[in-house]
Amino acid sequence: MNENKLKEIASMFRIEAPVKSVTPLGDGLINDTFRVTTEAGGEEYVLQRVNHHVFTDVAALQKNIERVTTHIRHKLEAAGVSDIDRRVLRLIPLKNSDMTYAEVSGDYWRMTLMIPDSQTISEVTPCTACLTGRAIGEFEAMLADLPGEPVAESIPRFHDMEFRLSQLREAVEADRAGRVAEVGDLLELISRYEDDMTWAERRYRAGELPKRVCHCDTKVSNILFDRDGDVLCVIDLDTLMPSFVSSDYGDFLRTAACTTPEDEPDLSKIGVNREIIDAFTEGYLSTATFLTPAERELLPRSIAMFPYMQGVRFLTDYLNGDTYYKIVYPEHNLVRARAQLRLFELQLGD
Ligand code: GN1
Ligand code: MG
Repeated sequence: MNENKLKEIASMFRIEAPVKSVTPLGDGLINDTFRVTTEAGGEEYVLQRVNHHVFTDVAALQKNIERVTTHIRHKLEAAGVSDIDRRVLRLIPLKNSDMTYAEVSGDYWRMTLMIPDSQTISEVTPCTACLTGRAIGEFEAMLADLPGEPVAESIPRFHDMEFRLSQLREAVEADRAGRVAEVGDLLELISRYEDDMTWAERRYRAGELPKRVCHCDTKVSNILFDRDGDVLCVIDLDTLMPSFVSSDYGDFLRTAACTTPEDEPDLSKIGVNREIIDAFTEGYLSTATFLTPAERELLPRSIAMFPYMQGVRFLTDYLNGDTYYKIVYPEHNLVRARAQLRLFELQLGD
């Protein structure tokens, strides 16, 4: 899409000065994200096209984000926090209504204030891991008393391992891209651990494990830090939904405690950083004081569960012909799946 069209869309939102530029931002695998500057300088904004093939109910998703950010904002105000706009996302409404998203020729767009003086990091240290653990525990704790009905499940059965495995089975049966023959070793590995990896779903059905409002995409690139490396806030709130706490704990460690990016092609480079696991756990437990015994039991298990689930999801997409995740080269999803399943094996051995 050309910049003029993007500027036109950005101008639909309630910002004072004329839009100066709209340029691509970040490397999310699902939505399209842009940075917006204005002629006045000063504040910048983030414009996003929400992938409505993935998030089919954009209205419900935006309502989740509105409710949760408002709730957190009130808590921060009550606690006397001074830089609230750096601690929680601010949705920018449209100029002509209070809606927080616009529909333009079948696409859905929304805008947030760009958090000033912030950065994402790729290398996590024990210190940042501990701070992030605290922030994620705090995030869940702040949402424990969200009033009203539960938040919507913005993607049905998103972190449900049984469901992810059933999607993989379906992809294998259909073999739409003719790729099943080359992934026999991965399918064998996955099937060997099916029982172990679906522990949480069974405990939930037995009424022994609760769901809470979780972020469900706490990978490192979704955490904003200030210039000194302190955590500012968790971003990318699309996947907010009721889930097991492992969704936030295990998914963070999937990327943070791994020595390579999630799509590392050289499996011999993939390693586990124990120090990060310990530091993150210490931080998380210091604020997630609400955990039940079953949830505590789930945490160490989830360190292997999340690379496993992500491996299953990448492999499913590879077998389906790459219809879900953005890819940069044809084998990308296979490389990602192999890397995640390698990490899974390492985490099992730990
Ligand atoms: C996707 O949108 P992004 O890139 O932050 C995905 C996550 C995966 C992640 C893998 C809605 O997140 O579940 O863990 O890629 N989001 C969705 O990097 O499927
Ligand atoms: Mg993201």
